[in-house]
Amino acid sequence: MTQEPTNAAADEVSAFRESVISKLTYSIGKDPEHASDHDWFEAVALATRDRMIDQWMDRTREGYRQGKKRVYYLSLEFLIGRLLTDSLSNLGLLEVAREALAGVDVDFERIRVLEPDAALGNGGLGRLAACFMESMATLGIASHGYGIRYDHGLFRQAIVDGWQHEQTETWLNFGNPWEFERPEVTYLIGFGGHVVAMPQESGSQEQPKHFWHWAEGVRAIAYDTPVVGWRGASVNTLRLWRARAEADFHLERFNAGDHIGAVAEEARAESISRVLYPADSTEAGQELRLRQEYFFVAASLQDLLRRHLDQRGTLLNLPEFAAIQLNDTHPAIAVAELMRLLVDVHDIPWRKAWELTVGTLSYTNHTLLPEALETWPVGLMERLLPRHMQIIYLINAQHLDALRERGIHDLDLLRSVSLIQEDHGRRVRMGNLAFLGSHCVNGVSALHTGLMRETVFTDLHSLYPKRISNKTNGITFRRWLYQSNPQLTQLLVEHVGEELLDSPETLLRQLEPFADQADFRARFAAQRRHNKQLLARMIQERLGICVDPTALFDVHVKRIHEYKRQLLNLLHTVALYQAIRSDPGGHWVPRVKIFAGKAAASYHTAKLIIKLTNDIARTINDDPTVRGLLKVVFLPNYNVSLAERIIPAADLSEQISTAGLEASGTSNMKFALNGALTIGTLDGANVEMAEQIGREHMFIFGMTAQEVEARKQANEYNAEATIIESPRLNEVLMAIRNGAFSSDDPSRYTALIDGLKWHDTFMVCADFEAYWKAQLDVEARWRDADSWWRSAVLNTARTGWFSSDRTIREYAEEIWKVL
Ligand code: GPQ
Repeated sequence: MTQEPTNAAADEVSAFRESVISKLTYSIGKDPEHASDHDWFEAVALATRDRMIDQWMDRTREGYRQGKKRVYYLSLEFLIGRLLTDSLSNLGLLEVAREALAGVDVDFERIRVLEPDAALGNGGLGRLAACFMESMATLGIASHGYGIRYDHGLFRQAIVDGWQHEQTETWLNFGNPWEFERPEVTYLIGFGGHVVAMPQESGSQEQPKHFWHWAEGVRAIAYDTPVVGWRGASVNTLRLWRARAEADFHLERFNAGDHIGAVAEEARAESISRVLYPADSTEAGQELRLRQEYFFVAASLQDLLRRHLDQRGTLLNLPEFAAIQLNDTHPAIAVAELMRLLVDVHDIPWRKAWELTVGTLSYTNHTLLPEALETWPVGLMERLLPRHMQIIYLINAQHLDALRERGIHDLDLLRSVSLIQEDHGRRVRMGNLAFLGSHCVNGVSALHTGLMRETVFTDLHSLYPKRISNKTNGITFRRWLYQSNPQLTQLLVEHVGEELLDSPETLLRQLEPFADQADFRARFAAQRRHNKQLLARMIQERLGICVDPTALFDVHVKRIHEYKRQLLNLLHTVALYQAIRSDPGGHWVPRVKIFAGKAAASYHTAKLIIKLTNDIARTINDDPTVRGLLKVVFLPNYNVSLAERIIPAADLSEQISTAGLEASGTSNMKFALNGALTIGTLDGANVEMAEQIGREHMFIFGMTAQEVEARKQANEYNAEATIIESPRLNEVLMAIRNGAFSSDDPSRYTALIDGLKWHDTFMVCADFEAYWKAQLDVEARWRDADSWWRSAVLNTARTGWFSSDRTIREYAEEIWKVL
């Protein structure tokens, strides 16, 4: 890597080698002569972890001594990926490790890839949590991430005959060298049962004391993973909970012959941390999901209250020393649980407890999609969390009374801000609960935050106009530039200086003048070519498809979802294919369309879109008339590690969601940082990217969020009429509908295409012509290489603001008050 001299100091190298061999021998029990590559990986990971520990303990001790306020980031997802390069690079030991291993004939790269991805998340929301953990450690903010240690992370995607199949993910099969199991840090979490109210002395203003007699207890056991910041600045803790049965296994039942019954209770309890829900912005309305949410929230709150009490002796100053961030509504039950702990367990009066709760909690919203706004049936809540349901009713009564006291009697308004939704079966609105229980509520891009105020939270916003603020997302440059693109990093450091690595937010701008220098542009293009060659080799190895590294790499990678409009890209792909076929001798820009992404297991349309991608790919790749001018590739099993290889090799980044629906996007930032040009709608953070980078260095097209909304409101959008007006679009749709790509099952896509004609909920047809034109602009720009690479350099130079360090600084100053 670039931040170190190419020849690491010899004594450092030999010391590191010694520690690796010692781990191999005494922790793994293998003789170096007979160690497998996996043994070596584990030994290196353990040796690396050792280097973090002193700093970890020092920093933790120091934090305690200084009485620092701590940040707790509660998230059902942490999409971490591999940790070896990340940790070594942040510790400044990457080159040391490489050389240390080379000295014993072990290839670092070969063992690096043996680490499984920690895929404890679905997509952007989980990856954001991982970037935030790294940035908090880099900025020296004392923090804990809290989540669930799933036995199985996000499913492995296999493509069989073009269809997605979900396979069990097994990241823990060989153990996890990064974590520390803490069997002594364990809490009992209750479910079900009933509540008994003890009457207070007569005349008391206070609520009666409540006892929740739960029916079922589950133990939460802590597993800690150290998270090291850049240059080893500080080390924080990611604490993940594993569920175990309360009681040990029933030996008597087992001995009596009931072998299955003896373990049934264990299985039920442990199912809570068995598997990550493969839901991304869709409702996972399952009882087990609610159990997961409550389980990790309850364990985390007990843990942080214990820590606070140990240090401060009272909970009355909680907001001064603890800030709890709720990552979406998944941990929103924290509002009721914190109230329960303060009132029922710690005997704090209700009003004071509410003040402490609101002062400590804040909430980030990540989507406006109605199907993703969590609500839970009141009946389920009453059964699973009876005391919480009472507390929610009390909060609601207090909330609505306060509004009436303010003279607000508008029934529609009161109904809309209530915690309970009364129509379509009574349900608890977790978004409203999180909003009310937090002192700050934020969106993740300027556009999204504006829409929160105007749509989903409009009434709550009118009542609490200062509560909503914006914190535009960011990405950690350590992973998404330094580690994933060492060649580009090297080039940047050569021109800006080593300091770039410490202050990219400001120093990247110093690259701007180089955009006008032909030799710099040539070197910039050369590093891209190198990355494209590596990706082309991988495509050949994995799919047997030969792609030309000099072609335009047009990349669309993210979860498969109708609003992200992979379908729009596919329509363009087919239109381009038809255009080339009708003029095979034309002056075409050779293109490789690269897709990757997972569909939620129950999301049939998304899975059909994957099949369509593969059907189109097969047809086009096999057609000699397009002579390799167009290739289509679907790379299976998109995950963090694959993203690290694809993004640095992209020329064009597809960010084409229906405007108003992508809350922020974060891959858009990763691509731009690596110098890809964006083709995109004015959605999410694309809007701010256009402001930073300059619209002329992107390909912005299509309806704005306002226009989308206006057309929806006016109910005047007629996809069929739009199709009739565009012969090109019509021809594409007819071809797909009539089985041109599915001769084995000609009607496979009839319903999909008819859906576009009749509803087109995501306005794919409405934006098709604009997208086609924007793609023509892409081709024109690509032909003008000087202009293309000038824009590419400026994309990298002007993306500094999207560092998650900037985002975290904003949270720290404005929400958490820790800086
Ligand atoms: N996001 Cl609600 C997810 O990845 N999963 C979810 O369940 C929800 C949101 C994404 C969102 O779609 C992106 O636009 C954001 O960039 C990302 O969260 C991080 O904020």
